[in-house]
Amino acid sequence: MNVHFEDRRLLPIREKVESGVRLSYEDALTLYRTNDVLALGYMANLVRERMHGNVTYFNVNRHINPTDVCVANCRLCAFGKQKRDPNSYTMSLEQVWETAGKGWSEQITEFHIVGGLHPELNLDWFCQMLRGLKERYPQIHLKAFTMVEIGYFARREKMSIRDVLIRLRDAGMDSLPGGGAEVFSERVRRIICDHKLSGDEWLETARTAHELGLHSNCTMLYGHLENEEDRADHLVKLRALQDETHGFVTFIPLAFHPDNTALSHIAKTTGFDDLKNIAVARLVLDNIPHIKAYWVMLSPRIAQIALRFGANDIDGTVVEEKIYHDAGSTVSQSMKRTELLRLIRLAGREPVERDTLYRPVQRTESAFTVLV
Ligand code: V47
Repeated sequence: MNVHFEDRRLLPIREKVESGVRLSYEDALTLYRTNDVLALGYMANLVRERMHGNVTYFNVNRHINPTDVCVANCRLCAFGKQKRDPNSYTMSLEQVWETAGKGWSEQITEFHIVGGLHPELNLDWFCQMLRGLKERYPQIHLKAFTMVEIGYFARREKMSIRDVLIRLRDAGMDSLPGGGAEVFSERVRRIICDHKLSGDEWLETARTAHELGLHSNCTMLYGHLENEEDRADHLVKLRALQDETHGFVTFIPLAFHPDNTALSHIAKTTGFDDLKNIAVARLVLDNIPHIKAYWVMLSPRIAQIALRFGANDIDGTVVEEKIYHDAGSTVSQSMKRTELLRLIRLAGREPVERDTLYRPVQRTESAFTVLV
């Protein structure tokens, strides 16, 4: 294709991309440093279409956040609260099960469950929560707990990560979401999330989950104190782990939302940087199947454009969202299935509803089936 590359530094990378050669750490740096966003988009779209054709995935899911009480007190976060904060909340088990059933416009195929590190809720409580959800909603996939929560349960219960994961898996956890990775750079973590597990511990927890046969997603939080080296390093580390385990399903770049956080002086990310992060991820993470443009975080407008910049997934209906809304997001908390279809179709893409593990879901008037 005759695309003009304004930034000549990208030409050797273009050759690699066109012939399917893996990009290096230095290539990732060059990609992050360029302003030639159309060249980035061309290359990322080429890879995206090679892997997924015209298909764009979405799902019908519901987020559940059982508590916002959190002992970690990360500067990046506006969601976590101290237990004594009158604005904090903790659901009872009955409330979690009841919330799961609220606001269904259509049959949901996934519950996305994450929460704060609550000092008084033990592993047994979370196992009961999972078992209760499975009893009530047996067909729904439980994508639950970030690597950070897993690490906290292990520390709290004085158990190994492996044993915690086994207990949760046996209680009904089907896979894990990608949150809490932030950026692996210890220099940055010391400032934005100093009480959280280290980057190496995050990766080790993911490795253990994958070894147990559990799939997970992965993320990178950008647009705060990280530099291009930190971003490139983060992607290359995820890619190296994926070479070993093949357990990551989807990568989601997460734009930092500063409002109501201890880092509220930091400017919000721009649409330019958001698209760049999607495209670079698609180009560097050659072994992670899916790149998600999470519409809650990007806004539906940028997420739609991202479908032409390397993303092949737009996430789902969500229903109720707290983490980004506590940090100043002004987009809606939920999106109807019909609206997701419209956004995807108007980007010239073919929408495919998926379950958490990307099996197509076929709907009829009254029911749905997962096509295996
Ligand atoms: O773990 C917290 C991040 C994550 C802020 O796996 C913040 O399919 C920006 O991981 N500004 C939660 N980011 C979201 C997440 C996610 C979302 C959608 C789909 C999936 C998936 C995962 O959001 C947290 C943290 O890394 N976060 N505070 C903030 N102020």
